[in-house]
Amino acid sequence: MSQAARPLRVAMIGYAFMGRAHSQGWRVAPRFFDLPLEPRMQVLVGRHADAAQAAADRLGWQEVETDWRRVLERDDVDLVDICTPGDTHAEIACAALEAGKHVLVEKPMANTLAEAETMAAAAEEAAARGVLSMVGFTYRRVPAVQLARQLVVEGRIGEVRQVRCQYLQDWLADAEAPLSWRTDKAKAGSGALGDIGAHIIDLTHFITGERVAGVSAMLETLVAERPVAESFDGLHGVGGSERGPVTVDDTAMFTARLASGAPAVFDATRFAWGRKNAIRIEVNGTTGSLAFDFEDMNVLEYYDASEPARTAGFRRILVTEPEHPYVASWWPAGHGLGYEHGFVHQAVDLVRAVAAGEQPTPSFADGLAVQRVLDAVERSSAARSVYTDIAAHAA
Ligand code: SOE
Repeated sequence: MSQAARPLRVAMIGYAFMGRAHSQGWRVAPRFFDLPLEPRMQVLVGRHADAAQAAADRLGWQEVETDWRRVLERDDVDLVDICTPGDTHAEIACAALEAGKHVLVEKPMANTLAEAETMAAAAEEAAARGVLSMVGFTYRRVPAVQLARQLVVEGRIGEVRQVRCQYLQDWLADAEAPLSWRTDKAKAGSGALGDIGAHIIDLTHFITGERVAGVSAMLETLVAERPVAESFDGLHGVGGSERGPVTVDDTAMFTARLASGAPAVFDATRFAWGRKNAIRIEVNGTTGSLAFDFEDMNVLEYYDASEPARTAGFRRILVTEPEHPYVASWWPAGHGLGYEHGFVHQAVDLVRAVAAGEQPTPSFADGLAVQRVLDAVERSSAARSVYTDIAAHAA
């Protein structure tokens, strides 16, 4: 970044887990990447002034506001970064776009398909005025995921034949883990489906270049009631004696077809003891395979079926070399990256797109495409239309 770079003044709404991750992205991006605009952490928005001020001091924001509407009226804010639960996304994003602010919104883009449609329409209208928007599907920005996309585009696995994806976590596996906004349908829209299933749907869209065209799904709530939280630290809380209902799915499983007809299978759960953030995607093509697991995030596995059978095998590509996407700006070759780097890359790509006046990706249209899948999964599961009940059949 040159000394004379114009600022891109950011207002971030929310400062919990995702707000902290986004703050890290905004702060570090200009220190490691050459940027055409200087992201400035102008104002942090939180409803409780003291807590917001403490977060702003810790995370590096210059000022605090307690009402997001006020930042839309300010001339010294160029971009609004929405890190709040999903029930607020549509209202804030549409108002921000209307006010001429660029928008970054956390995933899933919205809580309902109708909201996502409204947001995508607002984004299209705003883009015509030069006001840009992006959804925070951060895992697209893991270097190994970017490499997977490049290899598909280069034809290194041929045509995509089949995809299998999992997003496995275990932070709700303990039945006494307390309720949070992520277990509340009114706030989160859905459970494992929207929280983490959305990521693997987006990764499938991104890596294969194809969208999911149809699904056959099963959503289940495995623990119906949990303690009400008395305090929280990140995803983990401490519950009291009061209990309340879980109103979202705990596990989302579905088979799907991509636009080309290629079959795919998805499995998203926060009940997989021992799996902490296992985002696994394997793509089988006509001439090879790719496999990624976020728990080994600096590695992409690649199988080339044209190699002689005697020595063929999955190759572990360490995606830590300057030739790999984003990596040259970091450490000497071989040193590896972590979870937070995706948020830095997200800030970098967004700043560059805004400076160039180009549509960043994933766009709200991409977010809407994911939301259509979430909606279809919920409808399929509710209808149980393709569910074959073995006991009923035997009777
Ligand atoms: C919780 O499951 C969560 O924090 C998700 O909400 C994030 O999107 C994911 O990156 C990590 O896990």
